[in-house]
Amino acid sequence: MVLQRIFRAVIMGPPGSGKGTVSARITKTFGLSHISSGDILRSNINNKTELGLLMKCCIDQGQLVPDDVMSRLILRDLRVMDHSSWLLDGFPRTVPQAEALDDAHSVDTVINLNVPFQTIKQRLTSRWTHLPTGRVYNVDFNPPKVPGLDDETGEPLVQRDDDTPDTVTLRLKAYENQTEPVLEYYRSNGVLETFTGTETNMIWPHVEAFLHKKLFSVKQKVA
Ligand code: G5P
Ligand code: MG
Repeated sequence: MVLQRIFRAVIMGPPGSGKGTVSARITKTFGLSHISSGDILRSNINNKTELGLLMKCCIDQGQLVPDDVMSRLILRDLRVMDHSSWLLDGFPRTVPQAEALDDAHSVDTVINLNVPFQTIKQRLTSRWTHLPTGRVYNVDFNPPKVPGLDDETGEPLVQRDDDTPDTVTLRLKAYENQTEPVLEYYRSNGVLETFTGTETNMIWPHVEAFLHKKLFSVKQKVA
């Protein structure tokens, strides 16, 4: 689908709720550019940049990276995408980050994946990731064609250091304390759209239909 105007979206949800999985479907279907804060951080860690080395310990302990570091990193990337439609995954994650984003860009819609914590815990311990692209697999849900290898590049898959049961518990706590208030922030701005369920394949058709409608009504307004 070719978009007729710039469209900016955020996808939110607890760790393991399927943000990366749904984002891949949104970018494929609607052509938005996907920016994942977690993928950017992991690429910095993998490339042993100064930022990556500093932030690795925060991430491995299930804590959030400081707001000023994160906002600077993402807003710098967004500056070079001035004429693009994008989908932000994992940012903003605190109210100060949401305010920093609002100061620079307006957000058309926020997709919130509301998946129960119990479902999430089982998923994350069986997740395998292709670090260079952020493509995710799951032993039960979407296994790679060849175990341990990325479908497109044949490169090795890894398990994330923060996907251990104890760290997942800490990440869920951080989500409750620091990220849930962002949902309220966007609800009061009138842009929050929540999708509830335990399976991505059940949630996705609703997200897809919502975005079709949203993009169609945007086009109508422009015409
Ligand atoms: P991330 O990288 O943003 P999280 O914790 O928000 O990490 P995560 O873990 O990447 O989110 P997700 O993207 O929501 O999860 O979920 P996913 O990868 O698509 O799906 C999870 C697994 O479930 C996969 O294996 C998938 O195949 C499988 N799956 C999907 N759907 C189904 C289904 O229906 N059924 C089954 N059985 N399986 C399914 O952030 C990481 C860290 O970076 C820092 C923080 O330290 C954070 O903890 N960070 C930030 N810090 C501060 N501010 C920010 N803005 C930050 N952003 C990142
Ligand atoms: Mg993710």
